[in-house]
Amino acid sequence: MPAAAETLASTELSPAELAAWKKDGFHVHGKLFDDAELEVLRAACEGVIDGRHETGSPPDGSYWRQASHPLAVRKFDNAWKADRTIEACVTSERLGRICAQLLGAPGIRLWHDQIAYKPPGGGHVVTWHQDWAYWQVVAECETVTCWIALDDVTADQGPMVFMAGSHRLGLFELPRHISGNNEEKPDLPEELGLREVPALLKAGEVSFHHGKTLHGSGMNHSPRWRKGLVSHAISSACTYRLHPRGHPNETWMKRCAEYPQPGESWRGPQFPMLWPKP
Ligand SMILES: O=C(O)CCC(=O)C(=O)O
Repeated sequence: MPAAAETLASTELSPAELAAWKKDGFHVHGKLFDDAELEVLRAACEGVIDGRHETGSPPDGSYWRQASHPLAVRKFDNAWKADRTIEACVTSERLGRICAQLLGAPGIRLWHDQIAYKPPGGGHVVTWHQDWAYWQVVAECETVTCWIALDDVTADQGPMVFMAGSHRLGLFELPRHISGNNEEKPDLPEELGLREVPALLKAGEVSFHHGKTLHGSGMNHSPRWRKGLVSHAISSACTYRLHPRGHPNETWMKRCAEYPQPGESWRGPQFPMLWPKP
């Protein structure tokens, strides 16, 4: 995907940005995808939501169907397998280079992507959670989620909200329902004074959060769709461990010719490199 470099933010992070990441567990970056790229990305995501698969393959995980609740978030995992434009975006070197600096990692792989389209007029909440709690088969919490705004995201649209500093508190229980009541929030001591920070993004901007950062999103009260595309990324040094929670990637990767055994680093075509490019 060629970039119009003059309109895009640098992928070099400053010492102040890295210090804020360490303290807060999230980072909001300037525009990394230009308007022409965003237009084709929106069309690609809408195609997948409507069941059109440019490559002939469906996404690995479809959590939304025509019969689902009309206000449910349209969620699809590994949509990159269905569409090459989505693939180029979620495996973009721009994202990978930023993740590598945030984690101090030798390289960055895709764990999985996710389309996250929240309908207007009351689109559902996403309950407070930590991403790594769902990914216990990744032995090390060397993970970053990149949330790409395909349109402007405003306060009335149910933007993602981060609990600044929560990544330093350890791992909490999983919420009972990932989409439900956003007040289902772990008990956090008042004296910690943790701030809730909404990620209000312009189209093409990207928020990055750590695998243990508590986050969620409220209802979309606006008349506009809230359009997000997510690249969940891991350090190339992360290893596979067996865990009772398991993860669908364990099934999906076994459709490929190459995949890791427990104890090995994640590898194979299920987990493409973002940075450095092979
Ligand atoms: O899109 C949302 O509202 C939530 C997304 C999320 O939880 C994530 O990307 O980790």
